[in-house]
Amino acid sequence: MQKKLNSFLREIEKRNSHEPEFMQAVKEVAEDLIPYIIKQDIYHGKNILMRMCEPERVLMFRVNWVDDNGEIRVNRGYRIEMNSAIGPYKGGLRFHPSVNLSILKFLAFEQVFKNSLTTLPMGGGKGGSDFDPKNKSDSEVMRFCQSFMTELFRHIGPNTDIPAGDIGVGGREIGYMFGQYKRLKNEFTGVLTGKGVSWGGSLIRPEATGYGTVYFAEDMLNYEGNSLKGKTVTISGAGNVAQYAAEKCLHLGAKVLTMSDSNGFIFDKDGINEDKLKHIMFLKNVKRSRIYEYLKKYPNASYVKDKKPWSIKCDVALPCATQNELDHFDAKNLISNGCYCVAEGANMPCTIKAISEFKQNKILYAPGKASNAGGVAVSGLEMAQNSLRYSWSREEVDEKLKQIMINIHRSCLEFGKEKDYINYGKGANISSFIKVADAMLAQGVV
Ligand code: NDP
Ligand code: 2IT
Repeated sequence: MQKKLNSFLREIEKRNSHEPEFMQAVKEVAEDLIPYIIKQDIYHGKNILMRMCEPERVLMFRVNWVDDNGEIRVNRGYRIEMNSAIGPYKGGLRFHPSVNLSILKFLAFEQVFKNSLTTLPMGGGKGGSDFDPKNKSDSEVMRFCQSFMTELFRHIGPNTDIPAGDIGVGGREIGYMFGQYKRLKNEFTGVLTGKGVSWGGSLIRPEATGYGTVYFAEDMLNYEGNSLKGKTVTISGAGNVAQYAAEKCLHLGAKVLTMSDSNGFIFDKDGINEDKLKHIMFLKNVKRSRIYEYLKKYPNASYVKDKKPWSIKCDVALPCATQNELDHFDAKNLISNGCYCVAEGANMPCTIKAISEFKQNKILYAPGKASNAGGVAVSGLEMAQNSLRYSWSREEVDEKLKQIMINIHRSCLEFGKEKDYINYGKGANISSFIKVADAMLAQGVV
């Protein structure tokens, strides 16, 4: 078994050298799947996981645009079309200076499994650019988005590949890209999700990832006869996912102690209540400023520069910023401070060593592909509404989201139950794999 796993990982490493994030995501999945596949006659000997590790198509393109000073800027655009066995490619676009092939391939790979877990018919993809929207004017962001879409539009479509938001891509960027797509194709279609509600978007889509993450944490706690009510929660990030994770924690009676951005974190021992959260939303979404400005209005809170919030004592931790933001020292710290539940709002925020700390200490741990799947699930519901030319109410979408998270929890239990521990990671990997692998086998070697 170990030999098979090692030789598989060596082969992947050979083909994808210099792609550490992609290797990390594959390793995490392969450690659960290779032992499973070996025991299943229908999958064994079909090279199925190797096929899943190779993107169906990788697009890379130049994005030129002109800044407000008249300077010509050059960025790189990408779209990874990873797997279309169970539906059209679906997944977000990330605009961040750190974006490279390794990061987008890890995200696209994770997306395939995540989308399968939602039970909706969506394949996996991811894309983006090394463009940094920070400190750019609205017109600069618009010109960049238009230029990006001028190349991307020929590769995507409502039945082919449907991008959405991720880090650095929110409602503003989706709007500019949608406008350019519509103009180039002369078609009003559901080619992107995360659209504004007056032009084809779904209610609850902005909230969905954060809400879904908290619904999943609540499902894990409920299963143990516990709940979020009265619990203390640390959250990292202050963007789309973190904001709505915080909001849902408050709805469920928990106390939110921290939020962060790439410069540091705020710790409010009195709790970030609804008014304080509204202020954070104003600072981040309207002023587009830094989290430390929170202290100007709430001086009783503290700000810790260049650090992550994992040193703060809590019951539940929700990493909602970015990959590898929680390492095994952080994991040890959380555990020794009494934390017993970690649900990933971000994609791959915990390192492999951090995850094994959680497992060894039997901490409830939900991998992002399960706990943050609510975002893409509601994107799937947005696609369904666009096809129906209809829109569902807030309550209807929220109810469907809750049910989808319950179903994902159930799938994790089905394949993740161990003697005295629920291995949510293993459960998520195996149940999502089965659906994609069966579809690939049925469709032949293509
Ligand atoms: P946003 O751009 O809205 O917010 C990102 C937040 O994370 C910001 O507070 C940002 O701080 C912080 N952050 C980003 N990069 C870093 C970094 N390198 N170090 C420290 N902090 C960082 O993005 P989202 O909230 O949409 O995404 C957050 C995570 O959730 C990502 O991992 C994303 O892939 C994942 N996700 C998002 C979904 C969605 O629907 N949006 C769905 C599922 C997962 P700063 O402003 O300083 O950069
Ligand atoms: O990582 C993710 O699931 C997302 N960024 C959301 C993707 C989507 O298509 O809504």
